[in-house]
Amino acid sequence: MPQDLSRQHSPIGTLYPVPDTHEAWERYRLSDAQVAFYRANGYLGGVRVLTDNQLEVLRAELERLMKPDHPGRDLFHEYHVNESGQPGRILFHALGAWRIEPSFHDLLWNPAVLVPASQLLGGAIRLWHDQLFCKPPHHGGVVPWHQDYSYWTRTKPPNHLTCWIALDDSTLANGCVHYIPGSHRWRLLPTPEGRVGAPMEAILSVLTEDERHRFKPVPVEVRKGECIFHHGLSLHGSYENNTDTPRRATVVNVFGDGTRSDTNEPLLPGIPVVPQGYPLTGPFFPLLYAPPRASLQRPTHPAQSS
Ligand SMILES: O=C(O)CCC(=O)C(=O)O
Repeated sequence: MPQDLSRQHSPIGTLYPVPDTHEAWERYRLSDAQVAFYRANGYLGGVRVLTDNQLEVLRAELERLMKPDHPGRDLFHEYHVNESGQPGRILFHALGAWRIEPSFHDLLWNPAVLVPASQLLGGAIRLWHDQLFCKPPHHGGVVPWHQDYSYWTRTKPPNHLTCWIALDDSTLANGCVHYIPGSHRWRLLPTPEGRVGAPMEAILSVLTEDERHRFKPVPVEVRKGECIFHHGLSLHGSYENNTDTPRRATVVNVFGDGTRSDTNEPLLPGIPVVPQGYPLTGPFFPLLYAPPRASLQRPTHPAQSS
């Protein structure tokens, strides 16, 4: 088995250059209009986070990771060659790529992700986990409507943010992610069935009449290398891919530093227990970024013990 890269809490390589001046960090900040859009709608698309070269390196690593005989496969927290419940459809889904391939590891320290994520969550951020969602050509499956946090209630308080990164142009035709604007202000919804294999519209069965009335999906198309940030309570899902090309994405899920465990079970498959009430720290929840306290201070990658 290859080395478990989760022991390393700073970038291993140089694929994502670390800014060396305060101004260079500041260039990654979202505009006030982008932040306002996120606050109003619960998501924000079209933020470029990968260069063409970074994208190509990630795609090559992804191709290896999707082979079920990858020698690092046991390091994934979850690995589903096909998580789709629809007959004849395929949805590849896996958690933990950062432990296995160096560019997925270093992606967690990509300033283009960290600075906006910290801005939107409001403070220092830690890794929750990463994910891969890939829909093959012609028979790509759906991801049913859900709120991410409804699967993460073992953490408290709900202070999570998702950065969904397109590794292919993501379009209406190939199964881009859809959102319900404003749903981040709704209540925490029950999960009608496991996300895995549920019908696309299963969530409708748990909505109130008023919520059903406000259920107006908006497709968010993004180009390869761009991301969508979304709130942990934003209702989202994605439809089938019937096109001739794949729709691949990687996801970085973060939470605000200070979030605590609300369980005495392992928070992710294969990792030690963080006792209930204790803050999420340690090897699997590294501190990724702490914003400068004053505008004159330079942000740093917290490479120190986490
Ligand atoms: O990739 C997709 O289609 C869905 C992704 C998703 O549900 C998520 O990132 O929470």
